Amino acid sequence: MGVKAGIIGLPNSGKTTLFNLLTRQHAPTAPYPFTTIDPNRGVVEIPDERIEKLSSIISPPRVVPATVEFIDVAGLVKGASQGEGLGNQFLSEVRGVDAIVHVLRFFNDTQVAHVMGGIDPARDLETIEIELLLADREVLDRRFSRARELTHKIKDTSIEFEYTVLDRCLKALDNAVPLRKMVLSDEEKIILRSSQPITLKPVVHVANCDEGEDSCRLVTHLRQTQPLNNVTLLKVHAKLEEELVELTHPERVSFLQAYGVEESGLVLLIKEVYRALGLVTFFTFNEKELRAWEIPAGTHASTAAGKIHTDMEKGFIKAEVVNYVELAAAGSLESLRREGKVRLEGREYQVQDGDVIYFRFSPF
Ligand SMILES: Nc1nc2c(ncn2[C@@H]2O[C@H](COP(=O)(O)OP(=O)(O)OP(=O)(O)O)[C@@H](O)[C@H]2O)c(=O)[nH]1
Ligand SMILES: [Mg+2]
Repeated sequence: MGVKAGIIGLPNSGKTTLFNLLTRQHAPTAPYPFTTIDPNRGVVEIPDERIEKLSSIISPPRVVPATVEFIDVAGLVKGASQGEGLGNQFLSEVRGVDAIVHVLRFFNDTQVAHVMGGIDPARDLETIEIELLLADREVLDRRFSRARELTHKIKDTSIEFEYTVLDRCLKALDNAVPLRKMVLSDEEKIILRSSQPITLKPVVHVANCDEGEDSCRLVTHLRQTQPLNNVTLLKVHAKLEEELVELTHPERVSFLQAYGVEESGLVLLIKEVYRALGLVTFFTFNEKELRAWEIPAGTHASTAAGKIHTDMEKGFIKAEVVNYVELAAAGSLESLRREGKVRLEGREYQVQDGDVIYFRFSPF
């Protein structure tokens, strides 16, 4: 199962336009709010030059890149956590994702209504953040009350721990601190897991800009201001890119450059989601396919093997590892073998980004 990213933001910020660009779908978009009601879903391949290079070295019959599933949900408005707009329906969808892509409207277009009156991305950002904080608050507060009651009735260290964790988190939320900014131990995160708090998820902010100078100025301004707190703000030109969908990649790049846009924001966005999730990629190949797999940084070799098949984890013997950089430089796996540069690693080995791995395991 690949990772999931939820696209959120105010109505008419361009979420579905962006979703269509990412997934090459044609979900309806319109200049009035709440065009999207049921979520749109689509799987996107993660662009990775390395898999292309490996493919030219290995020549596999099939290449399977790593993927991210994007989910475009209904617009969120002020009061959503209390059921305004499509409120709770929207929020339950967001709880299930691994990362959040928050689309902010920077483009000015009088034909496209703005639910908050006018272009002000800092205000929009804060509005949505507050709804997410309130939504988490509500969920955690219910658990907190239950835990508090129980601590009065029975003496149990695990309930006391839960009570303390929830208390700390609620205090942070009350101070408008999203949970992702807290320092939480693995044990504390486990306590929170079942509630799937939205503000704990990594977030990538997207500035949906037009080609005008105002958009650029606002991006620079917001990047420097407090609400963003050094979180990435990626610039995209959804409407402009939409007009270029039919073009080939080089044509698109030169067209964007004519508008003073350096690089397509879409590729950067997909990569940024991957990075925000703290994922690394390893590659496997056999006579059938070359495949990229995404795993959290720091994953052990045996757990990585389990991603391919549970039997591989259970019967794990060794991992034969070369890094992509060495393989690309050598030009063939055989020459690395001859030079004794294929490493044999045990189950505790932490898989590195770009490792090309062959797992040895004993089948049951
Ligand atoms: N001028 C301009 N219009 C845009 C841009 N991005 C999106 N739009 C238009 O804005 C309108 C709303 O876009 P959508 O993609 O439907 O917005 P949304 O955020 O999905 O809206 P809801 O589904 O209603 O929440 C459409 O008419 C788009 O064509 C942009 O960068 N510039
Ligand atoms: Mg939409």
